[in-house]
Amino acid sequence: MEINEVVITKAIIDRYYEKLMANLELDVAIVGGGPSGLVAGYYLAKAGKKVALYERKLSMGGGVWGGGMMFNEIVVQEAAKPILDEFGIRSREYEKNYFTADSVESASTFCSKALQAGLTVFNCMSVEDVMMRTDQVMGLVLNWSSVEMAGLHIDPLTVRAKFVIDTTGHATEVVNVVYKKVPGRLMTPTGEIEGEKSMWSDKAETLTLENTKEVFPGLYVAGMAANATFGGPRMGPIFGGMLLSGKKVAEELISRL
Ligand code: 48F
Repeated sequence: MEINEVVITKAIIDRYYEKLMANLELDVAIVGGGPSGLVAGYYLAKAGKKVALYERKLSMGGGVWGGGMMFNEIVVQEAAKPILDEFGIRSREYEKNYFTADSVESASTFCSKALQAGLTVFNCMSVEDVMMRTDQVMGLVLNWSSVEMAGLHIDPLTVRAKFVIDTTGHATEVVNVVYKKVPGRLMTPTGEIEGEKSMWSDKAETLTLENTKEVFPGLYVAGMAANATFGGPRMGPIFGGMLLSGKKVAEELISRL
């Protein structure tokens, strides 16, 4: 049978439209497709929650792909190894408490397992603002990343969510937006963004988990964004804290939903 270009076009438009329309009202909206966001999305979807993830770039995986300084291996400590195992990512013990995994296998598997668990991903979209009611984040304001990159003057669209998770990494972009619009009201010690501190891997990994929490009503932080918001150090290419943080925020939201 002859292949018809217009049918191809219609199939893509119809299917994407279905996906968009089905995700205008969510239990959880996740911003950023790095390891913490993907792991959070996996556990939320697995628990049957309606969850979508928005990623500015073409591909999910954030800082995982490049390992450490483009040496494409990542390190995960023992506490987070069960998460690698659950995803089916192969790892090898290097020394007691240090496991390594191929960073390309890790990024691609986080991505594929999260989608297969039921997470919906919208790539090439940037979150530029939140929907807000008095003292409550209620959803996200979205635009195409290409619009953002070209600096075009085009209004965004909005989705509603019971909870938003900022997993945008070092830039902690959603928290930054909220902070600019309602300064001094974050649930941090000072009410401000405390700011990320210099490298201290051991402390950072513990603090990533402690700092994974609600930062403004309706808005949670996880992954590196948690430390950037609450003032923890960076940890470099050890990823256990990211994975455990994604799992922690998912469990907390599952219990609240
Ligand atoms: O930075 P990223 O991988 O976040 P993470 O899950 O993991 C951090 C580690 O990769 C590493 C580290 C641990 O050793 O420190 O850096 O905390 O992924 C963040 C993702 O969010 C996307 C960005 O493109 C990246 O893929 N992102 C950032 N801002 C936006 C966004 C935005 N406004 N809208 C959509 N996506």
